[in-house]
Amino acid sequence: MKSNYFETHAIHAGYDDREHSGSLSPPIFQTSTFVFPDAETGERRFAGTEEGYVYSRLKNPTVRQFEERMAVLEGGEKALAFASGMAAVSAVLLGLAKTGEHILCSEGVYGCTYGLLQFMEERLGISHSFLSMESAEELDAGILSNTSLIYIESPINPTMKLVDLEMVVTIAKEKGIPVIVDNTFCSPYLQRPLELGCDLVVHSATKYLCGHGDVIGGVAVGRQEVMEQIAHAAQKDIGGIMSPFDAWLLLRGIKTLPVRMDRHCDNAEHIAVLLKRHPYVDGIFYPGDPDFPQYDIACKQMKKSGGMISFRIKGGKEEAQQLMNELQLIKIAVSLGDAETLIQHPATMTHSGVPEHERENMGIPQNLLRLSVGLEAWQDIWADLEQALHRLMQKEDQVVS
Ligand code: 4LM
Repeated sequence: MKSNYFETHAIHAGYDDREHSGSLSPPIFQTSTFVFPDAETGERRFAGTEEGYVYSRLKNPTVRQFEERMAVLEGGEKALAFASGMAAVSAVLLGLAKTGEHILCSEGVYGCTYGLLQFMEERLGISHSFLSMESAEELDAGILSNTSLIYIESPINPTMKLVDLEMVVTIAKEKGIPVIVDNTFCSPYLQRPLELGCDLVVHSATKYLCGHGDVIGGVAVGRQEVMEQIAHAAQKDIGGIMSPFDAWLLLRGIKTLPVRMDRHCDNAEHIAVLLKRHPYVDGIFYPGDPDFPQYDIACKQMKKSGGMISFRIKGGKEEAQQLMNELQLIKIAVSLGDAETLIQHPATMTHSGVPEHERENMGIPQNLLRLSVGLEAWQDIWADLEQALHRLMQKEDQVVS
């Protein structure tokens, strides 16, 4: 299908109803295995000399449709789907890095990615280090002789710090080091790292891609050759693959990704302005804030500013938890990108596995909260935050007097 528009691809890419009895909605191939017409066909498919399905851990038509749609949306040659975002991240890192090599990471990654990097260092001898990647000079100095991969989250969970992807690509290309970007916080609607020269994109598909809080999934997109390597090394033999039903839910969710993202972004813009002004808020972290230190990078590489806002409140852990407990509409939950507005406390939730001193280095103090702005009327989201902040201020006043 020919189109120059993301919105059209989000609905049609990877699926042709004419191949499926005209069914508007794709069928779910809920099968573990595929029947060979004869023994010789089975032999040829195992040998890879004949195209065709064998077993759903290797390939499944519904999952393939999701992969094809994602490859088009990210502008890559091939996508691979996984059972979770962490299955995608681990398949990529385990599929590409070898013992003795080093992975250079952005300063701050999702807590379980941090855990995976620790595991790979302790158990497999694949080391890593974190770098703010704020300048070409700093990046150049941070690359070691055994650095074989650069791994970036941008925006970084939950500090919202950005990494200038074009700057990193320029240095990485000079040294022949592949750049992997976790694009979960943006989705391909807001940011397309492959078009900026990065080599591989990973996602927790659980988040904006799904959009409805009912799937755990992951996906990686890149060049055909690299993705084949990951498929053989990590997807087939480690086996954390996506189920056909989850692929179907994702195909459905992605159809509305552009309209959902537009609303998430619009709502977040309203909430960010109001949060920033509130006397009980001690700073917001949101790429769309003109005072955000990397606002220029956001304008350069993101279509809009996204639906995620982190903010510090006056006080510490106790006040942060009290604020969450005062909320009535907003749900206390990890994850992000759902229709419902969600709030979480990174220091005791998503990043609780990161040692305290590392957390502090990443910029995750006890008074930091992360808001995934949902699709409700922004006025209601704000009213809920405002009443909770007000209650907290009242409590403070009572303590003082
Ligand atoms: C959360 N995040 O932050 P699965 N990459 C990024 C993520 O934020 C996550 C994953 C990968 C959250 C989950 C509880 C940037 C997850 C891992 O959860 O394995 O699909 O994705 O709230």
